[in-house]
Amino acid sequence: ARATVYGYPRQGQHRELKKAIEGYWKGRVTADALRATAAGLRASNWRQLADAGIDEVPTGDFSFYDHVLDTTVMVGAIPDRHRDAVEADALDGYFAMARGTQDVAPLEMTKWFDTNYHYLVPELSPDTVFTADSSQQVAELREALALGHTARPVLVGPVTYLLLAKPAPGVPADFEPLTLLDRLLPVYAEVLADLRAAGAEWVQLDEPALVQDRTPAELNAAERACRDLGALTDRSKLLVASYFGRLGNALPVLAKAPVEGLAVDFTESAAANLDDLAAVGGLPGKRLVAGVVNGRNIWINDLPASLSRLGTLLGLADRVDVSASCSLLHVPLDTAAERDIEPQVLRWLAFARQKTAEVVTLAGGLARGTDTIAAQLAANRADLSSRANSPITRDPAVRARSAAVSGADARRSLPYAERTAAQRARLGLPLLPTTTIGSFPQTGEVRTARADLRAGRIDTSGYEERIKAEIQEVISFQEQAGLDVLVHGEAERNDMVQYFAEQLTGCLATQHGWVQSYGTRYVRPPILAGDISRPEPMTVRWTRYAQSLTDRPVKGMLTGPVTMLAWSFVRDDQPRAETARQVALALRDEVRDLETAGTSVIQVDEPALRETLPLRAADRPEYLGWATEAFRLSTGGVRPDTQIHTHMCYAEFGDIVRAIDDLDADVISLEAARSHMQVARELAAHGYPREAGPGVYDIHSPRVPGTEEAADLLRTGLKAIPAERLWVNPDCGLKTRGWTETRASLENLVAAARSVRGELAGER
Ligand code: THG
Ligand code: ZN
Repeated sequence: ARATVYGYPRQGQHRELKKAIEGYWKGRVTADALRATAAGLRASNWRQLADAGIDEVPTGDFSFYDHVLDTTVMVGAIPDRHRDAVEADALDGYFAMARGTQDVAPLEMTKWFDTNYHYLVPELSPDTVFTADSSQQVAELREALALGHTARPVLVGPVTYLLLAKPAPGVPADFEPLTLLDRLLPVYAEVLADLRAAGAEWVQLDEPALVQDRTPAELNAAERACRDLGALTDRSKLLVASYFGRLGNALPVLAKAPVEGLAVDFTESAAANLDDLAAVGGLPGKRLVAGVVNGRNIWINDLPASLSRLGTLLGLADRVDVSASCSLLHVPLDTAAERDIEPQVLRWLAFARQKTAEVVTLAGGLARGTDTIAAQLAANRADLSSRANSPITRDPAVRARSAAVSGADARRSLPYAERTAAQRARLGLPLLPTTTIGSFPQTGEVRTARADLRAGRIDTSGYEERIKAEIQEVISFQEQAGLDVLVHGEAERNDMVQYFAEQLTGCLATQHGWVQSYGTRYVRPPILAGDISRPEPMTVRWTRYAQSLTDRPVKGMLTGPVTMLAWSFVRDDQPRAETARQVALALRDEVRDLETAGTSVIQVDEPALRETLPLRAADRPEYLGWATEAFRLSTGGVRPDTQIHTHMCYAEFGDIVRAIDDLDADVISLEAARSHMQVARELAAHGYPREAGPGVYDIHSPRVPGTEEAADLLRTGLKAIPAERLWVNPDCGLKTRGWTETRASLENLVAAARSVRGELAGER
């Protein structure tokens, strides 16, 4: 058995890649220097993999921005609006597609399956002409071979590429990019020929789209793609890879395909793949790469369990190799860089480097017998047992409380229709009340203050004085601008998930655990490692301080349980629903403390509710069930006259409107400015009965919306949502905006609300 992986973190130990690319954008790093940095990172990654004992290293997994965008370049599907830029300079044209320029919009970005990585969506049309450009793939393969590695190029497969694409602007929305398959396959054929000529023994084609629900026509396309590419004579051996779940109907299609190997996910959530593979008689005469080390969580592997699974697989294929279940792109690089996590707890964690070692260990055990890996097995047993028996993962008080939760805890004491009158009486808001989503611009001063505090240059009281000054400024601006429901601005928060994770028992923060979110942007997801509890109030002090400065209501601002899970690494030793419930109970206490402190409006944000929707429709009801219950558990304990708000950041949520209603929040704010209030119409179409604030100010751009423009959007909103239930707010938080445009935009937003209120009063 050989050991391999499908991809490795790109950024480097000190995020060298981010620095080089952002330096290039600013003109401080030359193209040659950027290319040299990239080649150095690739060489060092391959060296790390090979030194760890990986037999076959991946190439083509590296990227300056995104591997789907790289595939767009490889197949020549450059959108018309970017052609000039790409022809003038390939590298600048590449970044223009990724980020846009003054004159042209970038490609749209969206989530890569159910990970937190975002890719650039290919734009295709019936007129798209594909042309092969294998240069990058070939160059990276040559680099690896020249360094003496056995290397396997990894490509996004043709079916997945087309299924990830969308119709180009101006092309009818019902155009299906998959109809271009016959045109695309010859381009893949050319690339395969070039890779063979460059010395590739194997080429990996990634088809993760096959773990989603697929129509017979789509499965047919997959079959045709494998058949046509398999029939080529001028090619390397083909390894068709899938990951992120069970293949279902696609498994028999792939098993029969005329390719030399399959790579399949055999982690817990894809366990059905094992039985399904046995049911079709295995892969006689073929290579099976078994993804038994979870490539997207950060927990150590249960080595004996994996060995037993691998043992079963040995009977099902000619040759069984070992890998992580997906590219290691989705985990941080190395636990050894962490200094603040207790050594014993650190041994429960495996980042990319540790996962690589696990893959090598398992391959060794499979090839040479488990006695050759006795030391690793003993250490693994000790670490697994230390995790299972730690007071961190078993807090009796948390468990007892969670077990005692009843249906009534997750229900408000009165239904929405009856609460709303009490809230109106308490809050005394005008028609079309104005508010913001929560965050105000994070100035350089605040970030510097936080860095100073961390570095010990200022003390806690100095830091808190800084934050108070920010809050004063934010409150006084909102009063002047005439907003109705104020916020404190969140100056004290680094990230909406990290901030809470740092204060909850059972959560770990990393110092260097960066994971690519998109392009040069990275996040450091917290680790929900143990039973979750809240030792003391987290936000009450700042909210109370803000409220002390004004007579208008100040909203309390919390991150919801589903988003806390979605943007963290979550423990895998109990159902996610249970972890969500523990987080919800901690938030419930915070909500109650805010209420006790006099807060009349509390917002619990769930921007990730839609994001974490399972890939397969059959798995969605269960998810939506526990997800909405967790939200209701966190908010259900308040009085009828306390108003619960929530916020979600995306426009496409038609498929979860029912779940949004199930949250039983009194008010929801949503992104809507760019789609001209489309969400308002969707909410109305589903008979949504509550209050809603479809955004009238697009915060993704520094542009200031005019008063009349915002008023027009409000008038459009009023056609779908009655005035008694319509709120006026921006699309999202203002953290990334500058103060100048924020001031002007919010003043215009208030003026628009006043002008439309006047029109409504005139009509009555
Ligand atoms: N918080 C967390 N996860 C998220 C988002 C978030 N995932 C989805 C979405 N929002 C991703 N968007 C971003 C936006 C900006 C950045 C990262 C992800 C970003 N990162 C800084 C960088 O790379 O320079 C680092 C930020 C830091 O210092 O922590 O700007 O809002 N958890
Ligand atoms: Zn948002």
